[in-house]
Amino acid sequence: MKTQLTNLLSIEYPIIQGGMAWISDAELASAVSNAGGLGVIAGGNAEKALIKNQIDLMKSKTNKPYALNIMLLSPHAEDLVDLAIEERVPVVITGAGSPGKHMERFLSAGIKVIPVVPTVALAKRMVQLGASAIIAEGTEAGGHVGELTTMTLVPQVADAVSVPVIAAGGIADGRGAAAAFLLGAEGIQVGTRFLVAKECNIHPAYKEMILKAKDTSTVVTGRSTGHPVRILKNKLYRHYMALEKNGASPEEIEALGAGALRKAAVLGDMAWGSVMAGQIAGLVQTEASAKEIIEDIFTHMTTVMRRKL
Ligand code: FMN
Repeated sequence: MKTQLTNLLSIEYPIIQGGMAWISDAELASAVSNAGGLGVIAGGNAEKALIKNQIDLMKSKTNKPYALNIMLLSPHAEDLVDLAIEERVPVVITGAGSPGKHMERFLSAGIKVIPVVPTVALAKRMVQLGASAIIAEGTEAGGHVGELTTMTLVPQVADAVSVPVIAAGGIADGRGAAAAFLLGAEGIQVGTRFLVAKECNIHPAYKEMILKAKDTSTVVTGRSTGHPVRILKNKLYRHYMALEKNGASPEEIEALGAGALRKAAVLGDMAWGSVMAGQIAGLVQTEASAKEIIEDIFTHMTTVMRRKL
């Protein structure tokens, strides 16, 4: 399938596997890239050496394009910027801040930069800075979220910028993908569905919780601290709610989230871990390989697009 995004990134399917801290390692990312999508290694809060190992592993598993996700609020963000340039990573996807001060270095190293944004204003600013494409992420997504829905954000961003727009948040099958393209997107970014990819190394209990999730299973915590995060409801969520109700300080509330994604993804603590997932988790019902997931989405999308109205 050809779109502006497949041309820009030299990939076969217009799909990006969302970067997921502690989760999207070289194994998942290479499976996605080898299947024709864009695999993404998540930088999260990790140190340079650890991510360098993942990039080395990635290079040993695929010669297809891939991306490094850099969370600009990470204490190691500057190191990861250096690493991306040293390793000539083909694409950098940025989140949690503006890549402005690094842009010149990225661009002169030939790296394509694709920021994740929750608003039209940020999308425009990123394009002025030299972004090659924009990921417009709606509040349906798992992890850190903004306010606008994918349905409302994608067409407004598509109208506002001249570069390809990638829709993220709430897409897990061909219907969601078809909707994204009809809204003006040139590609999709999928996170939650890849959590149950066979190549995804999260704790089995995490996968189980995604597979059992319903439409109403997710909730957004941290709105009171200005760092909203979408997770599956569990003890951690109920404790968050109790703290917020009792007027706890933002510091106390923030402290609950520290290390909580690792607790869920690596240690399998489904009670006190932050089990990040999107609203579409209710639709995700079977484990499959990354290749099967990608092929299923686009085969289904083609059928949906042919449907007579
Ligand atoms: N986005 C980032 O830019 N960096 C991250 O480290 C990150 N971590 C995530 C962790 C989890 C468990 C999930 C579910 C999402 C995360 N995201 C992160 C967002 C995804 O990259 C992607 O945009 C999002 O999952 C798309 O929406 P969906 O969950 O509805 O598919």
